[in-house]
Amino acid sequence: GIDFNLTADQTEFRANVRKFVADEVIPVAAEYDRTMEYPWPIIKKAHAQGYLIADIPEAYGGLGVDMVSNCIISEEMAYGCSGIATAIMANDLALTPLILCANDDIKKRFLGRMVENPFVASYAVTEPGAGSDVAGIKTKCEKKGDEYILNGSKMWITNAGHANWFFVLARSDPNPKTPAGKAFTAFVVEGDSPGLTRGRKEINMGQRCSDTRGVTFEDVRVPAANVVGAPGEGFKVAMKTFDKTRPTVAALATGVTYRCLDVATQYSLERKAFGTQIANHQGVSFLLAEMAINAELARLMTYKSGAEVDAGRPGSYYASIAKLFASDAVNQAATNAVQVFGGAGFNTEYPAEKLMRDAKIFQIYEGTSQIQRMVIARQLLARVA
Ligand code: CO8
Ligand code: FAD
Repeated sequence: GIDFNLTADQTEFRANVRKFVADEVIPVAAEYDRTMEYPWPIIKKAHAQGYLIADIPEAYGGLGVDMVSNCIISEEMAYGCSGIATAIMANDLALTPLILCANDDIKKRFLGRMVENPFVASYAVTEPGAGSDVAGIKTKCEKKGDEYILNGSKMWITNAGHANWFFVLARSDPNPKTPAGKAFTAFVVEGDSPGLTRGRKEINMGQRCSDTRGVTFEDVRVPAANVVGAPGEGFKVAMKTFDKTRPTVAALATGVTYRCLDVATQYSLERKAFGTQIANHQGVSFLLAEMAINAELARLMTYKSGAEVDAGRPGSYYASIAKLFASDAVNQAATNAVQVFGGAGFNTEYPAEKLMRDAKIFQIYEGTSQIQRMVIARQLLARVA
């Protein structure tokens, strides 16, 4: 039959991450939001617990956890602060194409150093001129001997100011008629490569301690040994990655949704209006009920999409449904949390406004809500056609 319960291992794992978040993340989240500083001290502690390398197979020194457990890290961290959680999970996004598609040599060299050191990495696909339309990216690579020469620029790259290395997608076939599946090559590029320049930290609406920057490549020389997957197949490497990482983004959004529910519920039991706690007004309690419904559904769909990956069925369908639903849910929950707080919801001394600022990005990064609908519709129609 269907078992909706976590395993004993997953339950214990969640308790450990939850304690870490309560001790290390929640107390400092507001301050990191204010200063916008990169949360290095927390990243280092999270690395020591294995949370930055949880997804790396045990054979390469990681924890080798299942996808549901990876979603648990994501959800719990985001409950504490989705800016800090994004810094951690964007690292997982960079590791994933290597875990899925790189050869043993690259895995040993690049995953190995992530195990040994509290480093972070970046996944660099989006460009100033193309985000949703990945096949429209212009960064190009040319093979010369046993090297590739990389030229172009990337935009909105998470962790870019601190990345030890970058996963980079570049066009390898200049012929515009070549189909996307054959026209791009993926690389691991050393962060200290000559010709690689990191832009300034972008000041974003929310998740403000997460580090987002542009990166430019000017005649950057990358050894052919650093190609991830087969030359020409980079687009597919980038896409397969999303099938595995969108569940963790759904989990981030779910964590923030639960936080919205908890802070709003607590406030509704403290604040009084018309001689009673505001929770006793149906108009308020229904907002809470709505949040609870969406939080439960988002979690269910998120874990299902993770379980699909664990079952060896990594399709885009459930990953996109989970990512879409959880992203919309968190935006509704955050707006309602601000509403429950009234005037205090609009003020930086209270938690709701940060949650609302942090929520918006979920409908944009790792594929906008429109793109998720496109992926879902295509898969649906392909099944029927
Ligand atoms: N798996 C394997 N192959 C695939 C997949 C897949 N999932 N999807 C497509 N392909 C293959 C196709 O089969 C096709 O191959 P072939 O020609 O051999 O049949 C080829 O790739 C081309 O596919 P499409 O024709 O479907 O390609 P389109 O150009 O129509 O584009 C998308 C498809 C889905 C619209 C794609 O462009 C897309 O995903 N866009 C969204 C981009 C995106 O999500 N960017 C996110 C950047 S990363 C980010 O935002 C990080 C946020 C910060 C971190 C958050 C914390 C974790
Ligand atoms: P566009 O693609 O220009 O889209 C603009 C609008 O048009 C959107 O509403 C979009 O949904 C809509 N649209 C576009 N095409 C269609 C269509 N066919 N049908 C319907 N609507 C459509 N990228 C990385 O590679 N690595 C990262 O680490 C990373 N981190 C990020 C962190 C932050 C804080 C931000 C803001 C972005 C990050 N991104 C990253 C980029 C992110 O994935 C893109 O911003 C996103 O995919 C959208 O691309 P775009 O900004 O170019 O918008």
